[in-house]
Amino acid sequence: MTETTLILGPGALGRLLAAYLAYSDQQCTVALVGRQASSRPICLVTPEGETLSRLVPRITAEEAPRQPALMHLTTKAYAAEQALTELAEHIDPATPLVLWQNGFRVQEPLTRRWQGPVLCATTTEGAYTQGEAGAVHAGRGHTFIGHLDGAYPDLADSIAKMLGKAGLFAESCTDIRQRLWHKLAVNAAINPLVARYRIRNGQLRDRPFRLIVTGIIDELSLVMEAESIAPPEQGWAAMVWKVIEGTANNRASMLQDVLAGRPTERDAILGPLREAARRHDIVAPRLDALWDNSP
Ligand code: KPL
Repeated sequence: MTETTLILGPGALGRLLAAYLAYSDQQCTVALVGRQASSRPICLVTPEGETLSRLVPRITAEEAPRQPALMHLTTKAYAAEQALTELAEHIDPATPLVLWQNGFRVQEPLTRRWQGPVLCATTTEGAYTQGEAGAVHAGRGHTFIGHLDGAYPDLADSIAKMLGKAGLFAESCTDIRQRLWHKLAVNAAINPLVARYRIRNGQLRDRPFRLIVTGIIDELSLVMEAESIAPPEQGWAAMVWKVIEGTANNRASMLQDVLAGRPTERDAILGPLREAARRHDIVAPRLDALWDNSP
């Protein structure tokens, strides 16, 4: 019997997953769930410049199969709760769910609320949308998948394998909470600044931004320490600068949102950090300034 994997959220990441997963497994069909149904194939440009046309059913929540094998939630953080609530009316609440959101806003509440197993993913795959049904896979990255409390290791492993079979580097892990906070630190140091000044990530290496980023990293390290989030092996600063170097030519997701006139993930990225600072009585003027000046 063929099983269906649903991907909820037809943005860049949703299209990317759909295009890769759709042709990788005969036993599994993939459907992309969004506000509008469409029969147009997804057009994916690979990092090697190849253009692939993938026939993936694009359906609405009402058309979703009642018992999918798995569901990937790939909406922006601010849209996740609402999208899941709408789809939940149509599908089995025991369906395993993978959350792909940036930041650390929805992971905890959705993990506790959803009846079935919930895993979180953090990825460095770079992608952006092109036209109504296209996506450009701008840079290959790495994905980690796991449960916030380390539960369901076999499920995390099988989903990572499924992604690997489809051509994406993925690994299961038991420390996804820490990995999400590390990514949060990277996003907080890069996204609000580049979105405000409309610059590419690499420009943060230059004056006057270099010093601002350094100050933000100092504040982030204090908050992380107070939250008992272990630093990355190479330290916070080296981690952030390595990502800036590696994505120098990118327009960060928050800048893409600003340029497209969409809401940004300011709250999902800066909100949890500022709340943690307040919880631990840490004065964080740089994080506050990012918040005040973020689009
Ligand atoms: O994750 C990213 C994003 O754009 O959201 C970074 C790492 C900043 C790369 O652009």
